[in-house]
Parts: sequence; structure tokens; C-alpha cells
Amino acid sequence: MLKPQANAIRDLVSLDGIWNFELEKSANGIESEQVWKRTIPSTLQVPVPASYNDIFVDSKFRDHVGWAYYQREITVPASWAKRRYFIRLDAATHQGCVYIDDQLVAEHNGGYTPFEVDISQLVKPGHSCRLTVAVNNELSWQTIPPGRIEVLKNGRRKQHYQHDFFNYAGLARSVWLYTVPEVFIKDLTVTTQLADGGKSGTVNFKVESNSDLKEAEFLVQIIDEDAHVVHQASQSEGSVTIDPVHLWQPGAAYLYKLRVKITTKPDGEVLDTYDLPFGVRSVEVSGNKFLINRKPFYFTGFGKHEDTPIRAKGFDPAYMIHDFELMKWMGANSFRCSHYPYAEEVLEYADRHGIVVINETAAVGLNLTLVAGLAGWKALPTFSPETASEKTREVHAQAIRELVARDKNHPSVVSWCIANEPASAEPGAREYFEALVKFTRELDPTRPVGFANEKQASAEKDLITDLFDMIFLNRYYGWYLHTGDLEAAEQGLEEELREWEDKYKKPILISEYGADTLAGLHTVGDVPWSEEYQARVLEMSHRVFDRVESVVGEQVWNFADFQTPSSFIFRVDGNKKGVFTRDRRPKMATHVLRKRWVEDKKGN
Ligand code: GCB
Repeated sequence: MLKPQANAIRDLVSLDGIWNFELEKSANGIESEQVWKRTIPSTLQVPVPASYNDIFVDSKFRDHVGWAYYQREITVPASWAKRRYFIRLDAATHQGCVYIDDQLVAEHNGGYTPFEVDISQLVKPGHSCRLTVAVNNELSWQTIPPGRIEVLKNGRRKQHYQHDFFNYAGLARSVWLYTVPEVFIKDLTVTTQLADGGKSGTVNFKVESNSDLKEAEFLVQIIDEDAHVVHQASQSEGSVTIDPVHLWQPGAAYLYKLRVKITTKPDGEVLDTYDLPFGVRSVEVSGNKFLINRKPFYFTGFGKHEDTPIRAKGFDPAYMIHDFELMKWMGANSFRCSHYPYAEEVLEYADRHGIVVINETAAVGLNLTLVAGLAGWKALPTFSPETASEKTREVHAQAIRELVARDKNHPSVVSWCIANEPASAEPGAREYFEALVKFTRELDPTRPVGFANEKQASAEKDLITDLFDMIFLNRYYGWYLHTGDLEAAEQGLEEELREWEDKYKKPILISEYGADTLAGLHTVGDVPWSEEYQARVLEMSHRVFDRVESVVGEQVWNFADFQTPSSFIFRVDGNKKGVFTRDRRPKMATHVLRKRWVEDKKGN
């Protein structure tokens, strides 16, 4: 699905702003009233984009389980006759229903990927309508991420889930009204390879339109950053060589533009046009190395979250650019979109600035052993008809499909991470994942596939790693393991990494390591929670990474402190493993990272 854009042919109207808002009143999750059939009063209003949970004071908003309704009026410009127009939601977390006046016109499951609906037949040009978006935040074994609802004695429903970040919900990304002409470009796919030792580049492109173009033809141009057309073609699918090529490199991005036009035959009137920025680069796994443009690449950076005070998961370009600036200051060359697909603007920025991205689905928490271990419960099996089942896998496959469809053209995206910390040592894991890995490769044969492994599924016990191209390890030596004893931690980490290295001979990315840290707490000795201790955990880990050849990167958990569910009593106002506080003030660890990644040039 192409991101809408405004150009000579297409119009784009933002529906962001202040919407009227109401929570579903019934306690049982079954809509008691068809709220979309009436006007929602302006008594309560919310900003879009933002999660709604932390906007209000009353905890009934923060802890709401079920439907929430957003409403506003929209007007279709009178000049839009003869066009098709869509409403597009960049995300509705986790389930979204769109109503035009009384009528349901779209429904979507999955909280972090876009969906849209053609409303050209529903609202006439020059007319207005009531637009209601109902958003549901419930998690079950039929959603990704999964969760479970408990009905309390007082009848209230409580959402449980296995992941360590708050279940923020609502319209956290933009909403658009946009047009396309009657004959329009529906989708574009660009893949690239290096040729002639990297001096030239091959660009494979595919254009899809909504009609078979009897009366029209395609014009496909490749335009460089100086606005020169370096290639031109008239077919919808093909392969061209750019010689010499300017490669997209980590830290030195270069973006060409694929400009596609549909023009009439023979007079060349432009019916539709779309510009897609792309970079020419290659990614591959070779032995235990991860190669970008055929050169070994060492990842430095972070696992992140879309999480800021008040707006929570709401997209905010100021925070986004500030985060990228802070990463640049520390010399980070990459990050992981843990634990869900981020706003498309984030990937566009990474493309433009040469930051490498590991792109993850929202499949976090497919693990009952881990949660039972933390809570002291007896674990249910993770993979069973009642828990992660065939149905869960279908939803998971759909999440992968939508992620790849949305992000396949971003040069910054170098790998797909299809799950975070699943119970990969439990019976059923292999059956669950085998088909998903295959499916991901079918959708995109050009990018390596991985999943983030959790400690309990050790090199000996894990059942699925051989299915994947590379190994992502989330490891907390010095924190959950050998807490406060960095000597034992150093030994344990090295032993474990060597086991993975010897068994698989694949590249290993340390996709999480770190320690909770209370900003401002200072200690002389190795005392957990202090800023000194976090810094030393990182230094200890780095010594080990430098000794193990197959380690191809390090991503600290986390870039910044973030909010977690209230039920996690081992968190104090959130997870504090950030090297920045939630409001982006640096902890001592940032200087350790700056020293290593900037001064000592690790990763450069
Ligand atoms: C993990 C998870 C991450 C948690 C982190 C922690 O392994 O992937 O979501 O926040 O550990 O701090 O425990």
C-alpha cells in the first residue's frame, strides 16, 4: 500500500487535530450502543495523533479495556469530482472500525499498520459527513501481540499481556483524506543489487495500477539527487543498471527517486504520478558476517520504543528528530523497531539519514514460560489450541504481510525480525515458526530474517534458530543474571556467546543488553540501579562482544525509559533501562557509548 502523497495530480488533506471522544460504556466489551449513529458531544476531546490513555486525569481512561470512539466532521472538496478519494489511517491500535455517518465502511485488525477505504461513492464532492473511528484495545490469542482478559469479581474487565510496555491505544498516527485519479498507481516495488564490484547498481522495479491501461502507458524515470534523469523506461516492470551508481551507505545515505507516470496514448497527458525515494544497496548474510554493500557491517545502537510523556505512542516529529540527533551524538548507526512497526515517517527519516533499521512485527509475548517465571505461576503451554494456535499464526502471518507490504521499499530496513522472545524452546515452536519464516522469505527474498531470542531458549534448548538467517540475542548478564557480579556476568556472557557461535556459525546481533537505572542515583561500587552500574554493565558486555568473532552488533536496551503495565511491580514508573530518561536527559551510560561508538569508532 503506497503512502499517500500530494503532487500535481493527487491531493492530500490531513484529518489530524482535535476529535470528539467517548469511551464505550458497557463493562462487558460488547458494544451497548451504536455510538457512531449519533453525534459525540465535544465534552471530551482528544488530539490525533496520540494514544488516549495519558491525556486525561481519570484512570478509567488509562486502564480502559474495550472500544473508544473518535469523531469529527469531514468535507469532501467540491473540486474532487471525477476523482477517487480515500480515508487512510496510518494506524488504529489495535482494531479499528471506520464509519461514514451510520455505515461501517472499513475494519482492520493490527495496531501498527495502515488501512484505508475508498469513500468516493459514499460522500459526494462538496458534501460533509460524520466520520467515526471506533478503536478497540483488547488483546487475545487472536491478536498480535497476544493477551488475555480477566473478568474481575466486580465485573470489570482487566487486560493481561506478556509484554513489557504499556498497552497504549487509540489513533497514535495520522489520519488522511486523499485523492487518486480514476486510473492510478496502486503499488510500487523496488529491489536493488550491486553489480560490477559495486560500481554499478541494478534496480528492479514493478508498477501496479488499478486498470490494465489499454488507453494509457507508463513512464518510469530514475532521478538522482541533482534532479538528473539517469534512466527512463516505458514498461511497468523491468530491470535497469545505474552506472556509475551512488550507493546508499550507512551514515552516507543517497536517495534516488523512482518517478512513475501514467500518461495517455498518444498525446502524453499525465493521468497519475507518484515519486518513490529509494536507495541502491545490498544486504546479505555471508558465513558469520552481515554485509551491507558487500562489506561487513557492525550494528551499534538501540532497541527503542515509540513512547513519550503524555502522547505515549503518538507520533511526534519533534521527538523523532531529537531522538535521531541523540543517536547521532552517540555514534549509533542503527536501531530496532522493538516491538512493533513504527510510524512510516521514522523509516523515511532513517532512509534520508543513512540509519540502519531492523524492522519488527508486533509479535511480542508469545511466551507463557517467561511470564509464569516472573510471576511465579505454573506455565501453560505457549503453543496449543487454547493459546498460540493456528488462528494466532494466521494473524501473525497477516502482520508480517502488512509489514512487508508497507516497508519493502525502504533502504534503511535491512532485516525482518518476526517475533520478540517467543517460547522458542517449547514444543510446537518449530511447527509455529517454520511456515512463517518461509512466508516472510516469499514476501521478500532480499532481506535476512531473524527473531529475538530470550535466554531460557539457550543454544542447547532452542528449537528454531536454524530456520533463520541470523541470530538476535536479548541478554541481560549483570542484570537478570549474575546481578551485581560483573565478573561472573562477563564469564557467563562469553561462554554463552561461544555456544551460539560454535553451534550455528551465523552472525549474532546482541539485540538487547543493559540494566535498569534510576537517573541521579550514584554509587561507588557495583550497585544495581545506579548510573555507574549501568555504565559498567555496558563496558563489561563490550569487552565480551569484542572477543567473540560472530558478534556483528550491539543494540542497547533501551534508548530511553518507557512506560510499562501497572501490574509489573518490579518496574518503578516504567522500565528504566534507557540510557536517556523518558524526557530524553542523558544518563552516564551515554558517555560510555559515545566513547566507544564515536571516539573509538566501533561500528565505523
Ligand atoms: C526483554 C524484552 C523487553 C523488555 C526487557 C526488560 O527481553 O524484549 O521488551 O523490556 O527484556 O527490560 O526486561
